[in-house]
Amino acid sequence: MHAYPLTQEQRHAFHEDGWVHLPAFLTEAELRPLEALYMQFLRRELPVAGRDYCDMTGEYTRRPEDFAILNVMLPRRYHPPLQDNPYERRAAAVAQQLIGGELGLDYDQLVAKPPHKPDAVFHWHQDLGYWPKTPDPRTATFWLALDETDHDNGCLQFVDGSHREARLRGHVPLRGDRTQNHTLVAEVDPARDRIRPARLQRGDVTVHHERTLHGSGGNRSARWRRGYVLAFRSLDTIARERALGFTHSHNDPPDLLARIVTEGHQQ
Ligand SMILES: O=C(O)CCC(=O)C(=O)O
Repeated sequence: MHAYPLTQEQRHAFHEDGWVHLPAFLTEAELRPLEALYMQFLRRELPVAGRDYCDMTGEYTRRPEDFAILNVMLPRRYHPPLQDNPYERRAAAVAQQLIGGELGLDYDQLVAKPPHKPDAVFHWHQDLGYWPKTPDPRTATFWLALDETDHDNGCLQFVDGSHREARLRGHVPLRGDRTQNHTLVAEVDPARDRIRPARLQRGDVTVHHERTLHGSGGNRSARWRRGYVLAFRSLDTIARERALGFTHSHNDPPDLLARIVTEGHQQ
């Protein structure tokens, strides 16, 4: 496996902006076998339990064939041969360069927008708005592009520097409450916030912090927009989450998830 040594500028960008774009993170030869498994998950040939296959637009009532954002949580748990793949290994080494210390892979996730899904909107949020608040903020969340991404197919967008704000922004459930839908929405002001899109080539990644505001628009193109997420956090953070019963599965108890958003509002 080839190493991916970061430049001083890349490390600086991560800490200053709350995210960084790392080009050519995986080779085509490394991407292909991962892509094959990815598509098996999307076609549900590799099954996952309950809501770990869901539509991230937040509508629990949609039938899978109508999903706008196909979301698979914890694929490496459901298909252990994914574990220790080249992406995981390279990302672990880069997370070490960015945030250091005793780190673990907290969760993995597949987030795909099929072609012609203008409502495949991933609402603005800070990841910590979805997670229990833990004392160690170190987080490096990787988003690997399996397709070229741009405005038309709903690329990720970040608010530069938002991870340095003293308070987490308020997060409100998109519909009803957390027992009825998963999606949270944070406030973003385009006049004040510095929004920057992440236009990626296939094989590029972005890496972001747990407090960096981000979201993405719908897919108005005839192309897919497929992302593969890996989040590295401190072993202490992961142990604290698990002690609460929080595993990043969308099958975690709804009352636990509802308590987290309530805490988010109080910050
Ligand atoms: O795929 C997207 O558009 C959003 C993904 C995301 O929110 C994340 O990786 O934290």
